[in-house]
Amino acid sequence: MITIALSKGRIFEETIPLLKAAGITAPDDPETSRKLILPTNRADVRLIIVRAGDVPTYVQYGAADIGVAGKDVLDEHGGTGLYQPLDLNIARCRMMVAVREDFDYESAVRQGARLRVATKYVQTARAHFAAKGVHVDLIKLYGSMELAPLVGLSDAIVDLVSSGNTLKANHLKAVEQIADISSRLVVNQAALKLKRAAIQPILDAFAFAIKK
Ligand code: PRT
Ligand code: MG
Repeated sequence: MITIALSKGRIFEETIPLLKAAGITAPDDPETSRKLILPTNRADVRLIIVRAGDVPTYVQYGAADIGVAGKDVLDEHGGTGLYQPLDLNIARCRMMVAVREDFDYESAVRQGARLRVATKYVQTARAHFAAKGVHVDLIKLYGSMELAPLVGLSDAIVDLVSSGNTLKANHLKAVEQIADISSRLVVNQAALKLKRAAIQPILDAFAFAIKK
């Protein structure tokens, strides 16, 4: 049995065409079905639906053989036990530093002020500001980071931006790009050795179907 871990939403939607290229189709839609284990047209392949941030953990421990996870999530996880053969070029966005429209980020940084930064991406934020030599107090959040500077919880946020509409709607501006983000295929290292005959054709089909 090959188990593939996906999260609902954009990753599931954008992975479906890649699975199709590998001859794998799933009849259930995770948006409407409450099933967490979805059978596919292939008796030896199943999908499991997990939180986006949990995908690397399922694959690391071998509860899933393969997964699809954003680079944002993989950077936070650290990648232990994961083979990352492919950038799937899906669910693209940017990891950014953002502040209120009326906040003078440049002078705050120039003056060596200690910045309060709210984010779900604590490792990423810590590494970014350490490399710049900017002192920060990190505040861990689990969602809706855009709210933090509006109510005085933080000076800045580190968050993903795609269209920029969420920042605009909340009178925030992006002031720095930290990384380009896309989703990666991750494979359990032991599974790749033990189940290579079943896994390699899936990797090859995905590699062939990736949009440049
Ligand atoms: O929802 P849950 O808490 O379970 O986890 P999640 O929010 O991490 O999962 P999900 O499914 O929303 O995102 C899965 C992956 O998609 C992320 O790990 C990213 O790699 C990728 N991705 C691509 C994005 C975005 N684009 C994105 N725009 N993830 C989140 N966003 C959010 C962003 O955090 C911000 O709040 O969308 C908002 C900004 O969007 P714009 O278009 O207004 O700029
Ligand atoms: Mg989400």
